[in-house]
This record gives sequence, C-alpha cells and structure tokens, in this order.
Amino acid sequence: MKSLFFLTFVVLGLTAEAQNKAEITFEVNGVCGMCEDRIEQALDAPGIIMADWDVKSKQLTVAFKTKKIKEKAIHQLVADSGHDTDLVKAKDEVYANLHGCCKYRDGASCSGEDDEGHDDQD
Ligand SMILES: [Cu+2]
Repeated sequence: MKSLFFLTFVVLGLTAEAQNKAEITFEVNGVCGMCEDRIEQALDAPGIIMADWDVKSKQLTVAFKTKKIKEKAIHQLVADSGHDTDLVKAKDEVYANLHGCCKYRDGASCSGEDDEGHDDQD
C-alpha cells in the first residue's frame, strides 16, 4: 500500500514536470523581414511554443517545453535555416543559399526593395 502511494506521487510529479516551460532569449544574426520569417519558420517545430525574432536588436525569444526540446537543439534549428546564433554557426553551404540581401556575414542590408541592382565587386 505504501508503494502505491509513492507511485502516485511519482506520476503526479512527472505530469507536473511534463508541463515545464522555459523562455530564452539569445542573439541570432540576420538582416531583414525575410530573415525574420525564415528564423521563425525554422522554429515551427515540436516543443516550440512561441518564437519571435526582432530585426533591430537581433534578439530571438523562444518559449518552449523543456521536456520536448533542449536549448541547444533550438540553436541548431536556427543555424540549419542559415542563421548564426551565439552557440551554433550555420553551415557555409546553407548560408550560401540565403537571399542576397540576407547575407549578414557580408554586411548585406535590405534597406529598400529598390536595392536590387547592386554591382558585386567579386
Ligand atoms: Cu533577410
């Protein structure tokens, strides 16, 4: 009888823990609204409750279920979409596929839609 009581206690404890949520904020490199969409869509994943990237501050805020996804995996998802985080760098080949105005490593800026005809030096 005593063990049954203990077991109930453990099950209740696990249920409470399964609902554990956390919110983190970290820096993600990007340039424009397209980057924002790309980053936030990359985080349309199991365990992610909410993701919001701010184009001005470069800060990404993610709310997630700690039992479903780990912080490192969130960084990895973002990096897989082509955007460097402060923990995980995007692979060069993924970065290379980004839209020209999203190439944050090369000082890109998408300040205007009329900025299409930039003459590349290299
Ligand atoms: Cu962009």
